[in-house]
Amino acid sequence: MTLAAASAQDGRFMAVALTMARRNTGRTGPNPSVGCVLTQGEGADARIIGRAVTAGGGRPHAETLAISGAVEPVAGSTAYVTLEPCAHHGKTPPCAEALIDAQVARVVVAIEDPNPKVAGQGITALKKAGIEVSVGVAAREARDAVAGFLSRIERQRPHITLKLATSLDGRIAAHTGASQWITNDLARRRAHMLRASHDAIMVGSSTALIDDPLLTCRIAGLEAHSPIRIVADGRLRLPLTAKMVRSATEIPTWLLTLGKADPARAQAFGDCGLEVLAVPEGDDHLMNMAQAMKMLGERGVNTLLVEGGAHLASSLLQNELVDRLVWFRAPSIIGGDGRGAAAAIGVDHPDMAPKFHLSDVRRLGDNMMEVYEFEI
Ligand code: AOF
Ligand code: ZN
Repeated sequence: MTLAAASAQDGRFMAVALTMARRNTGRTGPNPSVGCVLTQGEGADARIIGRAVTAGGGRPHAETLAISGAVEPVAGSTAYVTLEPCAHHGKTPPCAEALIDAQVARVVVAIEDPNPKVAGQGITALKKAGIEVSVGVAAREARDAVAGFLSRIERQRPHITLKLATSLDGRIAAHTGASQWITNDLARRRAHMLRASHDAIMVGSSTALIDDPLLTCRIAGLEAHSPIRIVADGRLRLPLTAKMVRSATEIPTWLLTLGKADPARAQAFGDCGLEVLAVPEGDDHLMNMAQAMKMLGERGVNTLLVEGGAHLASSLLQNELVDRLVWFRAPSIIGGDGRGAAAAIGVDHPDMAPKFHLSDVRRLGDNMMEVYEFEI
């Protein structure tokens, strides 16, 4: 096989491993969802003999599942992994050791694992055992697939996606507060799917008060993948009768609040099964959102989906805490007396506005879904 053909083949098998990895995004936290593909044969004879993704809940890891489920002998095979195989003894022995024991001949790794417990040691162990290792195949796509895990390890905070559903002119509600529904059914279902692929979902207290949402994933078959629910509620305004409070014993629900919030009220939420997390106060006497995100990172949240409202959106934008925007837009115009997607962020000149670049556009019937990444 020529070098070019070999590297094209590596790219194709790694693409399959990445597809596997994406299957469990949002379901393995705090572990990343990793994909592993095992192949035998070269060139036209190359075939997949095993494939797996990190199991829901984070264990077992992808490599051990791919090895145990392989349909042909694994000795002499090539393993494609979207993240460096681990080298540490956790609840299971390290994956690097499992690959060595299975006598894999070659390991193709998309990216190194930045977890200090691994950080190159998996690759070193494989090489020491005489296994050929190639690193960097489809690295950009692999970084994207585990963006949340990388963010938590490298920046000590989750990867944050802000979801907005607006009219063409960026309004999330009419001046009366009425907002149901601006976007169409397809867009709303897509938004539910977004919930299933995140570890946690957050709303501000006004949204929680006005909409009284459940914040669960209500797509048939995905109900069990509802993320942790978080309400940013500095003054504990959420009523104890809210749907989220009443269902907190079934679905993990956290309240972020200011340290000085009424302890008796915090206790009442605790009694209902919610976890109340005290966030330090910022200069503006509101919760310091950078600190709040750090706390979520410490609790293992890799990916956070923020669903509004306007004040939470603006405070995250002001603090450069929005990594991705998913914007659902309906073909209607609510006008200037409607409520804007973000409250004031104090931009005096367009040059100062937070900037994003477009990474995806989809038509959902007559609605649009636009995805933007933060411009660093
Ligand atoms: C792999 N394959 O499928 C995943 C890996 O707590 P543990 O023992 O399960 O280890 C968690 C760490 O393992 C996690 O922080 C990350 O570094 C790595 N994830 N490694 O070899 C996998 N999910
Ligand atoms: Zn592992």
